[in-house]
Amino acid sequence: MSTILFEIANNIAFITLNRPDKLNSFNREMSLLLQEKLDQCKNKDVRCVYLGGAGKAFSAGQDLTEVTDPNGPGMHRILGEHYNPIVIRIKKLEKPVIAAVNGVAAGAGANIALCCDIVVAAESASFIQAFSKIGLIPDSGGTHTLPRLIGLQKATALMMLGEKVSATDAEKMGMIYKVFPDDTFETNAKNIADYLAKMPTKGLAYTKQVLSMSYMTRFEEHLHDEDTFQQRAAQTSDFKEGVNAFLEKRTPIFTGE
Ligand code: T3D
Repeated sequence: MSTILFEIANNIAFITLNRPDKLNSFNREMSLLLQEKLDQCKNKDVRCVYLGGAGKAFSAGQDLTEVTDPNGPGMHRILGEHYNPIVIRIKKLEKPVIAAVNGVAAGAGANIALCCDIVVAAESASFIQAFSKIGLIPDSGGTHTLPRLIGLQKATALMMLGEKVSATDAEKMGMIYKVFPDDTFETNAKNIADYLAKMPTKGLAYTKQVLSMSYMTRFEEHLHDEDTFQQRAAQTSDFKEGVNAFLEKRTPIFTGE
């Protein structure tokens, strides 16, 4: 059985971390395969990506047995060849990526989820910055992402204490978008993906890019960036369709072009 399940349906790429007996912890094989599948999401048919975990966990982060394995990749390759290329791919992908956090998300598993564009979680899920407990620092972009989501004070405390945060608390502190009851979680998460996959894909991609640029730019420079991307959005056929549909009082049919 592959460590990553991949399926495209209704313009949504469903990517499932699939090592359920190891709480979907990342080994080299799964990390490289995830990169390969994220690359396949550049395909025009994909207009939204849905990232979830098989079984009871989303992901327990790095497979710690691999770290101690003398035949394993070695600590020095794990960030450079596994996690950094994964989070860069998610950030650069010109479509929305939803993390559907079905269960515990720990270490790199938490930070990969949090670097996605929209993070939803089942009520029984939780988030743990587990790194400090084994003497590591948070990685996979977590030290960049988390303070921006919840503020420096809370991020520092969670990263130093390694405390488990329930999905409900994660939603309250702005770490994630929404929590859904366990029994309707999958349906609700897939409904969001379905909705996004029918929206103006290029407009969403530009939104993602401009938001990401906002971390680096001064306000006036940023207004210029917004202008640049707005001109691009205005040239899409989805923009024309959106305006025409509004004026004609009908539901728009967006093609992603
Ligand atoms: O270069 C580098 O390595 C840097 C990269 C770092 C990236 C990282 O992600 S570092 C952080 C690594 N992750 C952790 O430290 C989390 C370790 N796991 C846990 O703290 C707990 O398992 C959880 C809180 C995630 C879940 O707890 P619980 O009680 O639901 O499950 P459990 O009983 O602890 O685990 C179930 C099984 O999964 C168990 O195996 P067993 O006893 O049934 O054979 C456990 O050992 C295994 N497991 C859980 N997490 C990992 C794991 N096996 C390997 N690696 C894991 N990360």
